[in-house]
Amino acid sequence: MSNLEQTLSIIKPDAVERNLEVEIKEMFKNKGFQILKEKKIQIEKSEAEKFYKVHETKPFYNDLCDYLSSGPIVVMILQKENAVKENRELMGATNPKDADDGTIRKKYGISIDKNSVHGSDSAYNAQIEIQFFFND
Ligand code: IDP
Ligand code: MG
Repeated sequence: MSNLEQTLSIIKPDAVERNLEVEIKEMFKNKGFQILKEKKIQIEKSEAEKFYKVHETKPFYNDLCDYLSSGPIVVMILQKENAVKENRELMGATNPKDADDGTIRKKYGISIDKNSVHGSDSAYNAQIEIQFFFND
């Protein structure tokens, strides 16, 4: 059965800073993702804290929120069949060291914290995250 989904993708500050925006978008397009909406923004730390609230008890939460708000990011709504899972596969493991060949994090990730991209982890969270950034 068809399962056309949307998911939220973020090109994180480390990748925007290295001018990898075009290359990363090409990787999405080559895998058949449609970029429905996109914008380049910089968010406040308070917004990063809201976005990453699920991680608020983790030891890396404060650094993570500092980092996401440290420079410009590109937020995108991606659409494809099974977009959530397909995007997680294309991104690769959270730690670039563990990421498979051909994934974005393997190719461009620097470290577990500077891992170049974010992607929603479920269809439910995708809707929440899309609303968070594209609430018009
Ligand atoms: P994900 O981005 O692959 O979904 P999550 O577990 O949701 O990974 O963690 C969110 C983000 O928090 C990661 O992308 C990474 O930037 C950061 N992070 C996760 N685990 C660690 C850690 O152990 N140390 C530092 N940063 C981490
Ligand atoms: Mg996650």
